[in-house]
Amino acid sequence: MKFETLAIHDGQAPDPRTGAVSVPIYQTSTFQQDAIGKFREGFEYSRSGNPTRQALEAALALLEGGKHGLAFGSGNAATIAALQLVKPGDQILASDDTYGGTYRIFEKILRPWGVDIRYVDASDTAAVEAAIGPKTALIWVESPTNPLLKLVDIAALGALAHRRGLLLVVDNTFASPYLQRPLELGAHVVVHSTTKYLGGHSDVIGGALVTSERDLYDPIKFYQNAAGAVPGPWDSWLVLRGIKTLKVRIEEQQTTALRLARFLEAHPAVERVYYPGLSSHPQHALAKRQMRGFGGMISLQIKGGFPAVERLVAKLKLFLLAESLGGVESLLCYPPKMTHASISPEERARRGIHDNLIRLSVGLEAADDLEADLRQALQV
Ligand code: P1T
Repeated sequence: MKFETLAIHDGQAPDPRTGAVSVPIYQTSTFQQDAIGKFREGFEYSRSGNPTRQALEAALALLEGGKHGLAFGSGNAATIAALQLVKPGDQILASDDTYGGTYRIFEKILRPWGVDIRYVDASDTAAVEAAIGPKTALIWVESPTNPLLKLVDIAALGALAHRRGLLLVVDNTFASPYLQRPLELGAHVVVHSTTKYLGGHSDVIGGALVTSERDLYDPIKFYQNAAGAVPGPWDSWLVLRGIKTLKVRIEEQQTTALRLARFLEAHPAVERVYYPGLSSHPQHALAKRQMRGFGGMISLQIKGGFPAVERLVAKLKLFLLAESLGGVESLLCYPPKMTHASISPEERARRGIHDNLIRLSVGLEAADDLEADLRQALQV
């Protein structure tokens, strides 16, 4: 069956008791037991398991082509849970371009725990291989990356990880399972901030992990219950609802994004555009091979530095200045002071997050209106 059919039916079967076609929201903290240790349908307490969350976890696993899904209270909670797979003394090879919050987890939580983190340009598979050392246990990448939209060759990294006995974790938030399925390319674990494309409506914070390997699932499932950063039933349901329209949203958003990226690339006030769908993108050929489309995220550098950024932000009417992405409304983010503010200015400069960098999340407004908004705001 095709993706959009799975997104509507899998894990979201009508309620067997009433026939309700939308999964019920089991807004309960606990479940009555028939006798001591005898649970109906296996549910005991909602931190351990809840039917609405279970439906979401099943849906996420199926959409990613994996066997096991785990839902969390945020993308960061999912990231921390995946990182329980390493132990003090291990080394992580991490992509040198990731969400700032992920970098903060590496530097402020993992490093003090005694885990070493080494950053590499993961779009260069040979550089990743060259960086592997005796302590390396796990490779962590995003593709496309946040905010520079670099791609990594997931199949090549998957083969490398398997050859060298390492775990490959892919944060698939920017692509979503509609555009790319890392487990099929050799990743061991997929991470999501479901806050973004999966939820899709800027109304919920959530995270997820998917894997096909029981020996990875079991310890993370244990951690999920023990640490307790689970989404409530209502938030689980919002993500389930978002998933049903993922394909149509992304198709529309990426059609508009390609048009806007071309418009911006040709605009004299723009210095550089980062969008995997442009032939100028360094990994455009890989994007065509690895992804079903190029997605709804665009980053750009504008001429005139920070003052020009401030002018643009003040003039835009439709692009809302806000963190996050993947919703129905178009958003503008200024990574140096927002999503990547936890990275030092020196490290940001090394990574290429310059003071004139802007990130756009393209929503579902008419492409004509969005282009007109950018045109009027870029006018000097
Ligand atoms: O915000 P949260 O649901 O906890 O997800 C964290 C996260 C994880 N991975 C990636 C690739 C992300 O982009 C994020 C969150 N990012 C933003 C809030 C942002 O505006 O980029």
